[in-house]
Amino acid sequence: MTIYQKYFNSGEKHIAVLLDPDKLTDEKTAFYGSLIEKSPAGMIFTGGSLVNTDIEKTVEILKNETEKPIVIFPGSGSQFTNKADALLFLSLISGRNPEYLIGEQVKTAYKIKKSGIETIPTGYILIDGGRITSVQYVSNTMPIPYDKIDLAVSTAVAGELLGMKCFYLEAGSGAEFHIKKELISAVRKNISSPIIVGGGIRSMQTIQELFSAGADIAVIGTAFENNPNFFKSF
Ligand code: 1GP
Repeated sequence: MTIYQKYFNSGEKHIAVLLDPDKLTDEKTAFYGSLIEKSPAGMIFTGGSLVNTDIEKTVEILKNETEKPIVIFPGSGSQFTNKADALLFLSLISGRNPEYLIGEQVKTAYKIKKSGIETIPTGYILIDGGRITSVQYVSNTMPIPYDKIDLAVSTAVAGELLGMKCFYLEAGSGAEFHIKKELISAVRKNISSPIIVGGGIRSMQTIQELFSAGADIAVIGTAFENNPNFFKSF
């Protein structure tokens, strides 16, 4: 069974913890890996808008601590290692910057295909989360206004018609507010592919609400970094 079948498209809801290699020492990576192993999180995403650290090493350290799947969530084509279990093959379809729509993908497509890693074709949709985030700045794209639900739905539908198998509704790391439930349910009604939601999620209660609205995977980055005991009370 593929990661996509088991964790994305099985109908089960999953939490993914996002670990940004640039914010971690080797010791912290190992510690976080062991905490996540015991937590209710189903998988680990790793990557970031900028990654100056060796992502392969991060994955190797995590693999020593946890059996949970590690999925690369790349900010650029250079963030790739076949030591991971799968790769979100992203296209930033809310933006109009050709480099993030297809340029980065072309640069690394051959290498990725040759590696045999499982790739999950993902429409990456950036939605305004109340402040300018790294992904907006680095990708040089404009997010969809948070109340323009029709634009978000049409973007996801276009992605699905193009053959994408998953959609990531992103408010950006450290967003002031997470994606609204209304927007998630509208996208849910119009596409059948799994939906990942991330950016600005700070509590288990919010995660439950976003799951009820139709999200399949909720991503927690900053809240876990700020409080590695995030899952303890759960
Ligand atoms: C960012 O969606 C992720 O790509 C996680 O965001 O750091 O705000 O949890 P946070």
